[in-house]
Amino acid sequence: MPHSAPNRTETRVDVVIVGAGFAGMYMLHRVRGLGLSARVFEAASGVGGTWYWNRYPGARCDVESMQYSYSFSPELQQEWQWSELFASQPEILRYANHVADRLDLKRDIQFDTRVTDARFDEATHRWEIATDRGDRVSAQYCVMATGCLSTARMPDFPGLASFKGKTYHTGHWPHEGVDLSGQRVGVIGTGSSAIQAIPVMAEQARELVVFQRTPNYSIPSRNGPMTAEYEGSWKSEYEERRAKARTMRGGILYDINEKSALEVAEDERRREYEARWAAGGTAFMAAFSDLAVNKQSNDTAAEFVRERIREIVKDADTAELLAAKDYPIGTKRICVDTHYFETYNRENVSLVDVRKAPIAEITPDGLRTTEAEYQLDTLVFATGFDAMTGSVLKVDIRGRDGQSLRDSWEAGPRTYLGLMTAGFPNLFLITGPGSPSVLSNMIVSIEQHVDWVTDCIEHLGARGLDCIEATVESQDAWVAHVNEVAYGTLYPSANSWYMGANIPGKPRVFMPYIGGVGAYRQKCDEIAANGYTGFELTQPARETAEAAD
Ligand code: N01
Repeated sequence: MPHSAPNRTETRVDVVIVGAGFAGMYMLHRVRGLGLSARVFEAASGVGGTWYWNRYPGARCDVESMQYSYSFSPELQQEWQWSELFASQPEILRYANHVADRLDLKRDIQFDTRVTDARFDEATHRWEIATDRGDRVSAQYCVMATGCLSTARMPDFPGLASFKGKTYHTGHWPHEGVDLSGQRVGVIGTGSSAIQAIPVMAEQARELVVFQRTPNYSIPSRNGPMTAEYEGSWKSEYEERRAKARTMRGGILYDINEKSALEVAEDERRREYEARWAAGGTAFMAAFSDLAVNKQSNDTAAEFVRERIREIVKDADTAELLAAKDYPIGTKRICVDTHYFETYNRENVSLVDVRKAPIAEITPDGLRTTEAEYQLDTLVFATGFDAMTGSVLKVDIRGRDGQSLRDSWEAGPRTYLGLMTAGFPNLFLITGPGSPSVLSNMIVSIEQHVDWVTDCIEHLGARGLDCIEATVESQDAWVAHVNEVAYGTLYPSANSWYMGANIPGKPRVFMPYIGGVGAYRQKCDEIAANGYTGFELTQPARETAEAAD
């Protein structure tokens, strides 16, 4: 049910924010703190963004709970209690609602409303924003808080419309849940979402058939109930630990081994991997300092994981199919699971290799590969997202001279710092392409961007300026730097969504900035402290015209 009434009146505000996930919510809070007016538009009926939509069975965060939460308010972080080491989606959504209520955010959020157009008016230096509910809003600043993984991707399989059973995408799971009892269920995809959903669905379904194109490396989460001691250890040092996390490469506090995997003896290397496998979680990838840059080092970690899979999965052929071999570990996003590989030991679960025999069509009664036919009652698409650019480009954004952002980014996204793009003044991107975003703890990166944008808006206001825009030169230099750093690692060697490789026709560009959260923050702070180098700051349009007379 809609939480707010549609408002189809003409409105003028200082800031329009698109999206009410963790980015949009914090942006609204900070903008209010400047004494400015804001309106948030949100397509969903509630706050939470990705955690609103991704309600598939088993959905949980694979950054640990004590670190996956806002750090800006000491009261908030002290009062909230997580029940598990890795929070489940319903609990994260409760947290988002708790924050929204606590900060009284919802009165400025218009739910069930999608922004369709945003046009920069050069005469007034304002953004004219239109929604699918007929709103027309004029704002000085437009902030795209649209999320990096929020445009679900449904492959265009022939015959899909003919399927007689139910179909679901993990990123659009029904709110009332889905009862899979007694069903023959097919799952397409084996990324993070599928790896979390499969073990839970297998417990309910009569039969579960997993259609895998590319196997993934996954590390056990070792999730469990939150203990009072563990929670207390964080809460007693929250400020210090958060401050430290902000300087880390991934914005997550964990133990990074500074040694190369190749400089230690075989038994020491094995002990390190075993300890991290036993501890669980993405910290596995910090076992050695060079896993992301040295193929030989990476091979040692990848082989360790393949050995674990062969140990866990009883059927040797299935184990071999599940063991990723054709890309380095970590170069597609590492997955974290609860009994994923063990699930293939169940009688009711089978694995189909759709790399060898691709899906030919969806039939009325199931799915046909080029080799066999499968009878299914329900099809689950765990087929991912048009990542990083999908949701920004869904809006028809027009900058100077009516230039379209879709055209500007035709050959791949181009930004300065992942925050702004040349030709689009006063349009900010939160965790945009060209920033660490998806390679980091998203909440840490969101807070950093929102703080930077807030300081920037305050800076402009205090100097009687009303416009900021990235220069083409600074943008070109930043894009070159983002590429140079990426190509110094093994990441571009994988066909990942980081590279846009999961979307047919999408340009192959490594989209996030891999230079690390700490170094990136320092760079952004220096640029701001030096008067926003690489940006052009201008005074109100009328004054500019008068000065030229
Ligand atoms: O999506 P994905 P996801 N035929 O793109 C397959 C975050 N996340 O929703 O690899 C057959 O990773 C595709 O195969 P391939 C996290 O950042 C976080 O799982 O392209 N298969 C792949 O196996 C994550 O990385 C969390 O060959 C097809 C799968 O579908 C990101 O979201 C939890 C196909 C898509 O995997 C996306 O994860 C969940 C086709 N035509 C997600 N098209 C937490 O933090 C696609 N596939 C908890």
